[in-house]
Amino acid sequence: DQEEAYWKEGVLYQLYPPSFKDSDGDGWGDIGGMLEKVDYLAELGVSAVWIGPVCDSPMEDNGYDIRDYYKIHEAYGTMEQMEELIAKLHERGIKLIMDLVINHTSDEHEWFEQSRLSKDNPYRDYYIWRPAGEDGGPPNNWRSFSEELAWEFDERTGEYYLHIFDKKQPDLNWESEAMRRDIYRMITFWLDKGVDGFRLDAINMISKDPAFPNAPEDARHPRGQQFYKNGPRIHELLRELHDETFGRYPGTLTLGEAPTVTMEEVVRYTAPERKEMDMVLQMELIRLGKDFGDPWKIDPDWTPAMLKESIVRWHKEVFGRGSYALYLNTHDHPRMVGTLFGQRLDRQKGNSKGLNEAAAKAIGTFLHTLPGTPLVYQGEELGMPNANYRSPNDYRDKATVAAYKRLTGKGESHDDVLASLHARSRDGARSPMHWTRGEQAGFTTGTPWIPLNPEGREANAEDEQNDPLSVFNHYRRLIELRKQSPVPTRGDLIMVPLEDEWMFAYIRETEDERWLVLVNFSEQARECNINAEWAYLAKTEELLLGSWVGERSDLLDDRPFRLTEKGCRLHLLPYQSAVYRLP
Ligand code: TEU
Repeated sequence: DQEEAYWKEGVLYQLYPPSFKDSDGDGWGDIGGMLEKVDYLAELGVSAVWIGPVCDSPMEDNGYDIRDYYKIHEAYGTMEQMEELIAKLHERGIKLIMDLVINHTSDEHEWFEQSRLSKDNPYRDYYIWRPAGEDGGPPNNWRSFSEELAWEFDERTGEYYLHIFDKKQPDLNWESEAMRRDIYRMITFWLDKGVDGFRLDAINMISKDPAFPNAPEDARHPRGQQFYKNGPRIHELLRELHDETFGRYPGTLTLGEAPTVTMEEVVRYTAPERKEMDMVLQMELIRLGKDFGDPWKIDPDWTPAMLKESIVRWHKEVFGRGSYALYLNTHDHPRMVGTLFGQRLDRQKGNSKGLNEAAAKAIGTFLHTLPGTPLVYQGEELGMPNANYRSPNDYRDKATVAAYKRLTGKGESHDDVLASLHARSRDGARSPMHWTRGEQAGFTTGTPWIPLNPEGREANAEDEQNDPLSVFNHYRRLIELRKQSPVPTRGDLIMVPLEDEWMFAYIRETEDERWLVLVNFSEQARECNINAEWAYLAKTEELLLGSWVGERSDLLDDRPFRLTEKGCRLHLLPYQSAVYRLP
């Protein structure tokens, strides 16, 4: 009974289909490419792979706009290949988690094409239609994620439809029972194909406040979110969804994307006895440096301190009661290496390989030793830096392209706007995977749909698989460590208080075993005093794993503790990380 579910002790991997691997030379990743790389994923040691949406779509939002849930998008391949992928992953002991986009569909989905035809069409209430507001304008003042109005006027019936995301992504109406039945039928179709679980896109947004009230004009972006995130019927709807679909297929994993939640809500979503979802994504760490008002800049005063607060709060209030997955990189945010850590755009310094590699390893050590299931985003395990595009034409994301126009239109200089896009555009994480050092980084034989990162090609799978000191092998060892000991899965978390905001020291402990983890998130060597009560930590000798800038040279002393007359000092090299077993 000590055994944990694979999704607690294992590591999850996020595969972003358009940019993972192209097998047919059209420049777009595909299932054929995924099939080629199953061995790679097995070597890394991940337990499950979440693949982004691969269903038929006009690709306005890279598949988060589904036109047909029952069909694989042509550029990705065929249903037979999808079945082959499930089987091949299973042979290697890896689960397949699909992306389930059911808050909205594409406006090209047949349901929507019907829905917009007339007010009495049987599909009318599959979507959210409202007449104009009192002033003859939109029904309320909500704004979408793309910073425009969340309502689109449709001339044929003279009403507006709601779209929390792009206007090409109308929101489904979860108040419609017929709509819900159709969704459940579709999910069952995929469960019967043998998929092991679902990442539920924007799932805490499916229950809207039926009054659709106006939001305060100065409300946080996106305006109106308090009326549809964690809405009035959300728990009831999730329970029904569970009972009608996943609940009938024991062992199915559900991972909810639920931005902006309280800890109480996380527990309600994921407490096993409530039968809603297994886990949610912890979406706070990714906000490091971003929560200060400007959606296109990084907070100049950020430090990693905010990570500490978030980690401690989730551990204290959720750990053991509900479950969550932690990530530091994903397809919706620039990569941390190259923006916040490592060689940063604003300070070109040479030696980027050393800094980026060390920063990537520090991030890896941190992610795999905290409470919560680690979720690794493709390329992170290679230390790929954020794509440093030099032209606005290199960007593909609609919101990014619109922002470039808006910001230059306001008079900001081309260079400043490019720096903003590098800092915040989600395309920075979407450049193609680096498989080799060769042509097109081994991603395609054609022209990639989005340019390769002009930098960082030394971070590639082929070179790193053969290099024992690579980021890839660091991640492989971290994943292995989690399998060997219950400490990272189940251990309690005790933060060692440090005066330095850039260094972390924490203990994970079960009844039988204790680990000490040290991380320096700064590119400088740092040191600080440790209170006398913690001085015993200096006696630790059993290093399970370590990394630091210069680790290839042997010139530097990597021992972190220095005993002084009064007690002890902690001294960490740039981006040093270490995991010790305590006596
Ligand atoms: O994202 C939903 C979401 O609310 C956030 O991820 C947010 O859009 C993002 O962090 C902006 O900073 C999901 C998908 O992950 C995203 O790719 C899709 O565009 C979106 O849903 C719509 O399906």
